Amino acid sequence: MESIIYLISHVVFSSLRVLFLAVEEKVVKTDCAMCYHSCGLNVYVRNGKIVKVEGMPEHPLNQGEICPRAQAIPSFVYSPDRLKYPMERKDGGWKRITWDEALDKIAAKLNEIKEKYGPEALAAFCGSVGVENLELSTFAHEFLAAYGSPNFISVESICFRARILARMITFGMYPVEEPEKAQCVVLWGHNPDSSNMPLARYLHKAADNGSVKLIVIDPRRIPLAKKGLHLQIKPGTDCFLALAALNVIINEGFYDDEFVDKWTVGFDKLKEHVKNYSPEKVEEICGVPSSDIKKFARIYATTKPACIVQGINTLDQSINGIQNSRALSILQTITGNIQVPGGWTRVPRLRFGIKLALVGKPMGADEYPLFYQIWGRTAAFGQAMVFPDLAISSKPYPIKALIVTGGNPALTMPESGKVREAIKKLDFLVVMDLFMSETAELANIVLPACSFLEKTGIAYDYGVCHGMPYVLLRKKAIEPLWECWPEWKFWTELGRKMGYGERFPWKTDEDVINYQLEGTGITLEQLKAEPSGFFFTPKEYGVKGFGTPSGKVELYSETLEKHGYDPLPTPRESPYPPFGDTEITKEYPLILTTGARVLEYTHTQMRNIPQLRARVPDPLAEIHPSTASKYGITDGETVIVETRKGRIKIKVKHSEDILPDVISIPHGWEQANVNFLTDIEARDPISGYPELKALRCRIKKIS
Ligand SMILES: Nc1nc2c(c(=O)[nH]1)N[C@H]1C(S)=C(S)[C@@H](COP(=O)(O)OP(=O)(O)OC[C@H]3O[C@@H](n4cnc5c(=O)[nH]c(N)nc54)[C@H](O)[C@@H]3O)O[C@H]1N2
Ligand SMILES: Nc1nc2c(c(=O)[nH]1)N[C@H]1C(S)=C(S)[C@@H](COP(=O)(O)OP(=O)(O)OC[C@H]3O[C@@H](n4cnc5c(=O)[nH]c(N)nc54)[C@H](O)[C@@H]3O)O[C@H]1N2
Ligand code: SF4
Ligand SMILES: [Mo]
Repeated sequence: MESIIYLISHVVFSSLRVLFLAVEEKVVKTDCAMCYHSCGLNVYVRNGKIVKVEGMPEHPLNQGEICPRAQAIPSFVYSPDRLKYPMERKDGGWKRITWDEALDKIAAKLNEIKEKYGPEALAAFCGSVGVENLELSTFAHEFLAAYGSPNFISVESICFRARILARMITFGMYPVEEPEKAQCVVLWGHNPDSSNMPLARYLHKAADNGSVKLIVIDPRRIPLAKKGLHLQIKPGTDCFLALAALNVIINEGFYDDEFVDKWTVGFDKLKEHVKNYSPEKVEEICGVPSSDIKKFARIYATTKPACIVQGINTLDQSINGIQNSRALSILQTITGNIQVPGGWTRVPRLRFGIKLALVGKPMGADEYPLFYQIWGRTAAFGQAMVFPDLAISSKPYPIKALIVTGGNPALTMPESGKVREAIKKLDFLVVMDLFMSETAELANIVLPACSFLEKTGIAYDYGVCHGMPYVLLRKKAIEPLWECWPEWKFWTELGRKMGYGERFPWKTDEDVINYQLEGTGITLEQLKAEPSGFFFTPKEYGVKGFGTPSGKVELYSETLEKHGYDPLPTPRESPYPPFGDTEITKEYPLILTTGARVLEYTHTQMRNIPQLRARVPDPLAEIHPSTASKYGITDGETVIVETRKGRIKIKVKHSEDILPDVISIPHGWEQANVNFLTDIEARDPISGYPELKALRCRIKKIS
């Protein structure tokens, strides 16, 4: 009996041991690429499969916390909707092809187009994922340079680069906000609870324990507005408000005269200019009581240090984009909040070895010369807003092929009607994506991309968005799924097929990283040795000078003047005026603001992830109950929203938190695509950025 028991237990024990040994578990320390914040992650992998994702406690940004999108990573990576192999459009449907066939077909078509129309007839577009993954934009540039086309266009024609440009014009450098060390934080068109989880986390704590004074400038009473002074501004009137605040600060002598004397040019002209913008006059335009404008200006100017956190895009995606950003830069400057802890500071950055496609002028360079180039430094970015006209008219030259990686422009670029018409006019569209996006659906060839956990790379730049000189290796957690490839491999193999082999020597992820790290002083070995990442240099405060032509902060900008733009922030009249009594305001009585972020989704992504969709099942247009009652519209009712450009059907959500007569519609939903309502021609004359935050619309009941 005993021996039988022994035998059984031996067998059970040994099989358990075999089972146990077969289970291979590891924790991969990496970052989250579900949006550009790049929060630190611990990814749990069992037997080559991601089983769980947690925040990395030691990461300086998110300190262990993650948002619902990161929690959904396993469902995202293993989604049944993933593109699994290359496909070609055939007879109205999709036909599976091999990578080799796909590359042969693309190479043949690109050769044909080059021969017939010249190399500039090919453009490459990188979307949000495309610019936030160094690899994607690096290789698009590499390929275009080899092919001979200057036409690199990206989401930066609509996102982030305009604020960089405005600060470059003003400071000759790009200083970054440092709200964590500020005593006063002004959230200007930015709702961290939806779009910036790490900052929301910090600000709620700081506001609750009284260590920061909060001021919120937003047409919606966002969660943090309830913890500070809220200026419920009418969309599109920010430049006026900033000028009124400057008026108060200068009139009441709250500016830092020592800093102004030593480090700025144009103060006298500014002083004269802001006389036209008294709080009383601006109250009529912005809808913010003059007493609140004064209160804001006084708190902001007298609490040190103070930090305006400028909405990532709210102020840029405006007819007055560059001037808005300039006005905020000037506020930070004259209050002495530049190059001090808790203000705006230049952050040392790693210059990764990207070779830009410098093979002539890209599209839009003549219309938006500063966007393309400032003080001889070539950005090598085309302005994507000119793409639809160029593709439709073929003037001054035709665009016949487009390769899209990490973006979904059919849904995210303004005026989707026109963008889709332009895409349909192309002879050839290739889209590399994880999913069959709305843009991929229009393609001739779709290519399956690896997710960020299936390859090794470098985490997105913590300097430019968070002011942290920090670097982290984005590590491969699992092998590429199905037939998915990293982008570098696609561009490299295509380059080889087209006879550019010498320019495409890379064979592995690590070769690519070594190439990108060239000249940074950082090595792959160092990155591997510090799996949680590290600060590569300390931050430096104090002023040594500014890189502008005058060597000072240019309150009055001669660069702008020389190019025929307003040298001082001056709001221009919009084709969609947010105030006043004109034909269009009568015809379209409501102000439409678009693209307020939703925590569960990044742009057009993740609607197909069940646990996220369950949290936010539908696109919702937010309006005040008093506005809704004017039209007899109940909470949850589906209505028609109409602009001069188009109409969509969308469900209404009543909210006491939004300014009356304003309607806020998120972007990224195909079933209620707000970009059918936007206008790609309504642009900031300096950056070319479209107006997305203050349009005119009307709503109708569905009868
Ligand atoms: N969850 C999530 N996070 C994201 C993204 C995402 O898609 N999803 N996208 C990322 C990207 S690429 C970007 S660019 C950023 C965008 O980040 P931001 O541009 O900062 O967008 P939000 O944080 O949504 O804040 C916009 C706020 O501006 C207000 N607003 C609207 N019109 C006006 C106006 O005319 N004036 C003022 N003062 N306020 C106005 C809105 O009510 C809203 O509360 O978010 C990033 N983070
Ligand atoms: N009306 C209005 N429109 C807006 C805005 C607004 O506020 N209002 N905001 C604008 C802003 S700020 C931005 S940044 C843009 C964003 O615009 P886009 O960048 O065009 O939008 P995304 O949905 O982020 O597109 C990313 C695509 O990349 C795919 N993808 C994900 N990971 C990978 C990968 O590793 N490799 C590849 N090849 N593909 C991958 C996704 O599936 C998705 O299809 O939208 C803009 N559009
Ligand atoms: S905010 Fe969320 S989605 Fe964005 S990087 Fe952090 S955890 Fe990922
Ligand atoms: Mo963006």
